[in-house]
Amino acid sequence: MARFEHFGPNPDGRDYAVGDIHGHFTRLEATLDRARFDPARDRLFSVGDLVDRGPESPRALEWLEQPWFHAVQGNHEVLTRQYVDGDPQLDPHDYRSSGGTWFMESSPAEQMLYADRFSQLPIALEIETAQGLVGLVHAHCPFSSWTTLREYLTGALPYAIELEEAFQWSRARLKQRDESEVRDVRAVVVGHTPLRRPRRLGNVWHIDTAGWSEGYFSLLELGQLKVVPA
Ligand SMILES: [Mn+2]
Repeated sequence: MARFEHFGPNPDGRDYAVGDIHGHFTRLEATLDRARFDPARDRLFSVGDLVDRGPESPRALEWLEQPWFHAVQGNHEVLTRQYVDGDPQLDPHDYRSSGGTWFMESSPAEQMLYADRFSQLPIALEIETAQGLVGLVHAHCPFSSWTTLREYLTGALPYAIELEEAFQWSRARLKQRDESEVRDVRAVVVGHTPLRRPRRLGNVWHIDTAGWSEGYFSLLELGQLKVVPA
């Protein structure tokens, strides 16, 4: 399975990114309708965390079958794998309190299906736009250059265990208010940390505005880097 995915440009439609969904596909559909999202021409890229917390986690599989929907792997997708594998690092109480009850109560066959599908999701992806390359990763780009991230995830650099958690768990940029640019990429889009409104630090866009909770779903249009709704 590829840990990195590349998408060519979409000359006929628009490309959007959306933050963490966490089992709220009906709410997301309403946001897409308001934005006049056209599945025949437009594409939607998710920063991951499709499941847990909301009532519609099982729908993640049906969304991943849509040709216009693409996602990277969030830490909640990793939790399904850890649970199925009986990973001692995963505390079942923690998993339950972070929304994993629906998964723990699914049949073993269903659990396998979800974990296998989510394991196929890339850690990061990139999209060509007319204005330049845009990258997506769930939480954090642990490199100062997107080229280095691509090289790492395609196996051109040695595996480093400490980097693996950073992609899906790190909040370092927000905590340090780090405004540095990630080189070789126009913008990097991440989720993982719920915010009241989208926040750009350097060229990194944090777009989880908690549509799965008390907030709303922000769509970032990747050509103009404009947020919908503004
Ligand atoms: Mn997350």
